[in-house]
Amino acid sequence: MHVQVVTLFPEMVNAVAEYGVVGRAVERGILALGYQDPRDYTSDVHRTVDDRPYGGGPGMVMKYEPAAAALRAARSQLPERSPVICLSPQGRVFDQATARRFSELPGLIFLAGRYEGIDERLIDAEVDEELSLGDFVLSGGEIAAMAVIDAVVRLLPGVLGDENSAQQDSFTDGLLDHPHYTRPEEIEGRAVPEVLLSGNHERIAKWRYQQALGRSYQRRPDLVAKMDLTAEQKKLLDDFLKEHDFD
Ligand code: 9D3
Repeated sequence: MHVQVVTLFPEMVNAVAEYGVVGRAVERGILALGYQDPRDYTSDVHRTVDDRPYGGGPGMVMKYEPAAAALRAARSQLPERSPVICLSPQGRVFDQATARRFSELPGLIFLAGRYEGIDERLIDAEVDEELSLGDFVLSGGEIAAMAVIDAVVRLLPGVLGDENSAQQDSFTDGLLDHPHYTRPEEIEGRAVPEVLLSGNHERIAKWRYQQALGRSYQRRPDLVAKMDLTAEQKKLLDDFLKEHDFD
């Protein structure tokens, strides 16, 4: 997969390519990551990439022309039909289904905004999709672009081991994870749940599923509301809630 990021802070975004899963994907040649800086496409002495908003108000707006030129350069390096994704607070909220859809594409262009936003005409003319990470305020689109790149790249074939990809499938069933424990068996009076030491794999799997369901219900009721629970799942959840003093 080829990814280009249009950003005023290329070094910031490049950090995602230096570590962990994305770093490995680059090393293995599964991912090619490139950057285009609008500042490199200015022609005035000050290398101006922002200007005051028409209509007044606080802050600055990212100018059309340098960003458009950077986008054009990004396009020229990528296969046809590589969509332009703009990270902005006005976007639809990014999710795992979108990560999966992106992972099937040959190329992606991310446009990371700074200042109060980007001249809307650039979005009208060039952007295929606007995405947000959710309802909180970032200082720009770069960290959001890095999050999306991370979520997409780990889905590419050959990036994760087989072990992890199976685990990923089970995340996809839409619940939060069950809790995890490792040695030692007791830490300052806190014991590992007995069932995990039992060696009874059926009991363990059932307990873990119950934990996933119960924690999801308590912390993310929106996830459980979307599900159509079977009688057995309802019973598991009910027992969990009784054990955890939850109404
Ligand atoms: C405080 C500034 N806000 C005034 C109403 C508007 C605003 C402009 C630019 C808020 C944030 C930003 C920069 N944010 C992003 O570029 C961004 C973002 C985010 O802030 N939250 C969640 N997802 C994303 S994706 C890109």
